[in-house]
Amino acid sequence: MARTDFARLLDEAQRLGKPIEPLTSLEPQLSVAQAYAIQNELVALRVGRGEKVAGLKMGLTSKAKMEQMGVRSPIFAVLTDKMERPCGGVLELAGSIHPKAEPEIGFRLARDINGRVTAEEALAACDAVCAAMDILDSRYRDFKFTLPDVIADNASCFGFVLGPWHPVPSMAGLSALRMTLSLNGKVVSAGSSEAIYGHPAQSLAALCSLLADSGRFLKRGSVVLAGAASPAVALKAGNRVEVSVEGLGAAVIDVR
Ligand code: OOG
Ligand code: MG
Repeated sequence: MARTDFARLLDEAQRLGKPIEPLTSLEPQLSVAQAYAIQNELVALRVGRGEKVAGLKMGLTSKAKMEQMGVRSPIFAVLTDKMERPCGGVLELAGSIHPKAEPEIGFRLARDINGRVTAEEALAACDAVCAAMDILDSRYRDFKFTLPDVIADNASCFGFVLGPWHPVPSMAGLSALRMTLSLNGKVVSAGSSEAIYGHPAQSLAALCSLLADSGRFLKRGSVVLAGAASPAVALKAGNRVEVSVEGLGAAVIDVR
């Protein structure tokens, strides 16, 4: 199958809310580079329907997530404006397959980063940070996939919520913040920001390297989610979901 066919398959699964078999069950030799090409096509289909690219996210940047998903390599994916839900708003589950949420930190880029940088340089290019919630919904049956599958599926992106923006702390000030995700007031997933690639700004720097590898760069104004510090949790209608990050406030959504 051509990459446009794979992208259409994933796009349709997302729009119909119907799971599909992993692409690697049809094409066992699917490479990481081919998977990113499919991801590109998939995003192009969304952009073709009027969505705008809002930023990027890193995924599988913590040991907890690698173990939860059985995939041991960090990946990136594209966030669009349509995926964003306002903090304090409502997340409709209609049309989703098996949604989950996870606790993250978000960055906002004050300028382009083109090429490889250190974590300090990446952080210096940001003008704000926030508590963030990544909402996942793998298009694959039973949320099961291999590395190329999840890359092609835009790293299971479904939605995201950003808490209020805060001034950028120092490297030390971001290094070991307690991060929690609670459902109806009960903490169900918790970790430390250092679980994210050693430091969330290190994840940002790793994203710049991954982009540079494919001739791309991080654009000014982009939002970047650095990856979850602890496992994703299944969502149900009636849940009030809150991600809280020490010193950075909270991102909240009500699930219907
Ligand atoms: C893939 C996306 C991983 C993260 O923060 O680790 C991710 C998945 O777990 O379905 O967003
Ligand atoms: Mg995530």
